[in-house]
Amino acid sequence: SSAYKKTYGNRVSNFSNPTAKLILETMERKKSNLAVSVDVTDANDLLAIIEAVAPYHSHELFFKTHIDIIQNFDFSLIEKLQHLSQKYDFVYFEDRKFADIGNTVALQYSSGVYKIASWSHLTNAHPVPGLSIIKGLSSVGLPLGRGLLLLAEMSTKGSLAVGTYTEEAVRMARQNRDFVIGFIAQKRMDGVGSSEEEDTSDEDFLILTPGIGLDAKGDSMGQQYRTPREAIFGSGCDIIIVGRGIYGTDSKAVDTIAAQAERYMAEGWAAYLARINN
Ligand code: 5BU
Repeated sequence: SSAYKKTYGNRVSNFSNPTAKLILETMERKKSNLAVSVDVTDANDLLAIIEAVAPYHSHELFFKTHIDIIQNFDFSLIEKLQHLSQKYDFVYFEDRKFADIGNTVALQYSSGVYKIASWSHLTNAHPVPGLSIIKGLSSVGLPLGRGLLLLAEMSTKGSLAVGTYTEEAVRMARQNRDFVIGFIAQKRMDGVGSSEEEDTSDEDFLILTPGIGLDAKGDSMGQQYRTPREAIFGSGCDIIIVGRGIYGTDSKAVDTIAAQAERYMAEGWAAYLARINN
């Protein structure tokens, strides 16, 4: 597709959604396509990892959270997170993976302990309930300028999100371009599942891809890793999501985390430059 060869900056006008525009503009400005996934259970560790990575190089585009795994959560954490995102100019992606009926997901997104819509620029949902899930989430997120990704594919061994399921996810997104800005997927989705009469040649979706690792092939629970180059250059994904590859499993040394982030950032950006200049 044409979006595959375009610069991130030149794709801003392909989107009406303000979060999509913000993401692409931030990528162009920071020269980064790296999302850091921080899956730690202590609020202080979460803040420490962001502080370890963000100030040194300022290249990180996203921090991806699972806010419901934090044991010592209270809303002051959100205020601290918001302060950091303003200070270091990055975007939050709460990896909530909503999966219920429209009415329920609207409540889960706006309310409860976490009030995700109030702070997270981007979130995601399983397409399994059908269009009603987009209706529910967009009723909350669209007025706030938020964006949504659908889970078109997953990185795990034996994932059921394949074939016609993936194609249906893309069709759902195509009908809701104002709010659905792309996918969690393993490859580009432009034109996927479109009929012959439809012209999808200029279609553009953001592809965020998890399952990225330079030193491991997977973990003991079904995760599968590939390199930034395979994802960005080989498969046309736009943003790499890296968790344990950056913050490790035990060492929380600030300079180790910062150095690993720099390494993934450099690999991801080099793969993007190779792609647009190829
Ligand atoms: P890792 O430490 O780089 O393996 O973490 C990957 C993160 O991405 C983790 O937060 C997962 O919940 C998330 N993830 C994933 O790994 N694979 C998927 O298909 C989806 C999300 Br969707």
